[in-house]
Amino acid sequence: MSKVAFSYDIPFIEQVDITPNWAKWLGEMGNIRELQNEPMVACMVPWSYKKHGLLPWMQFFYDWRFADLTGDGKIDFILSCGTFRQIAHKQDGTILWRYEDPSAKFSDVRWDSNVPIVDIDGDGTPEFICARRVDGAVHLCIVDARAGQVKKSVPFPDRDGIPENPLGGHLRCSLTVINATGQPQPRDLLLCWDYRSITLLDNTLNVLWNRQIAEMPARKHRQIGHSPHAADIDGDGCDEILASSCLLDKNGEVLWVAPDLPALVEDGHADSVQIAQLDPEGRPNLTMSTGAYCFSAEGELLWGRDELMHGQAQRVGKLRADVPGRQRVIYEGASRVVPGLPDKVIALGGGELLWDFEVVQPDMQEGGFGFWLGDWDGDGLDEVFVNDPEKVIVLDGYGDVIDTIPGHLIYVFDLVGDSRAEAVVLTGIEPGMQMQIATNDRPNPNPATNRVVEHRQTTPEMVNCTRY
Ligand SMILES: [Ca+2]
Ligand SMILES: [Ca+2]
Ligand SMILES: [Ca+2]
Ligand SMILES: [Ca+2]
Repeated sequence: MSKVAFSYDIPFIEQVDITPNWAKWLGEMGNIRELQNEPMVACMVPWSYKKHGLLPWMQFFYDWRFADLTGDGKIDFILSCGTFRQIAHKQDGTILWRYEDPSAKFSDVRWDSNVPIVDIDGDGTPEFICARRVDGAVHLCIVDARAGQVKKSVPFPDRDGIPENPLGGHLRCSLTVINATGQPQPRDLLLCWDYRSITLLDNTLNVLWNRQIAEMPARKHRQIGHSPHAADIDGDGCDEILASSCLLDKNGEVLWVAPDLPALVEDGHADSVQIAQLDPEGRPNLTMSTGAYCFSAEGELLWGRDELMHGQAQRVGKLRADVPGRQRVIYEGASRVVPGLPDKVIALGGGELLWDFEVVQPDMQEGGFGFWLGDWDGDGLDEVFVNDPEKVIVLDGYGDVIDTIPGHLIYVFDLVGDSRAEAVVLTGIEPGMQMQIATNDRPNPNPATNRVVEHRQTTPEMVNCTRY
């Protein structure tokens, strides 16, 4: 059982100009075909809720980022709707600041995954790193996260290189805080957009390097995925970067490219990747959702599942005490490849299948958006949280359903109360929508986790939280 600890009204976006190929793609899903025939305005297709009704995939209009904004030991959040709207809320629901730009477009930037809140300049207060229009042009901005004002901005990096028809029909980005330059704390920014370009910036927004990953060394699989992941593999104090199937060093030079394995060639790309410490005693592994492939730190293939059709997302955690090291859970989005096929959550211990669980992918919350691990019951082990069309399903380390939570899952973090995780859910994406923080209503018998946490801090997982 769960109870709602906090509830927030979220303003519904009723009107968005979308690019023609995005409108075509959405229209092909069936229920909004008339959008394909809508006359274009300034080369864009105007969608309005009143005229067309609900769109599929509207979750991409909204992002929430959690952090202690005010320094009082409570985790607040910023609602981010691209360059169009940003609203900072204290945990109690008080609005700290609100930024709205009616001239901004959804197509300016779609934060496909990360958009961080972090103390980027080390002055003890957090900044929100985001995109806004400055004098009419899209800029990458460092915004005072307590007050909402821009502290520094630069024209959006590499924007001149944007192709005429980006893959998603708009600029899909992620922004990850990494430590490529060997600072005491991670403060470099890795900007990745539209499956093709990554740029490293320092904490004052100077561009250190840019790489066009789509033109990397010859291989059959060409595209990169949603969000790179960085960690120090060789122990020199500077992060290496796993960008899809390419491992880069701190200077952006290619150290390794994954071989053309069957699932990578079939799927074309690796959506969700992680440099993961699976064996606490060993070196980190290079892992990816595609084919559930797992490589050694030296790049040798250890195991994988060639038969997977579309590994959409991957999470790494400790699911079972009786299985060595940490386990991986893959969201296999087979329905994206063959409509009608069930999706699956697949739990792996090393190369062994622990269990799998069929799920129906809800239209508004695809697996990459609502698939997380966290300790729901307080026993110190992670549960798997995944959406079905009507509710959130909570699975234990054996794949058994131990709870359900009303709503649509968007994040899992430990936000309030004891050291158990909470589920952040949406009641829906429609007028009157609310974001809620749902907490476990059962008693917590575990003394290791049932202590009330008085002073919370923004965690690295919150800073670099990603859908993929
Ligand atoms: Ca700061
Ligand atoms: Ca290193
Ligand atoms: Ca647990
Ligand atoms: Ca908690």
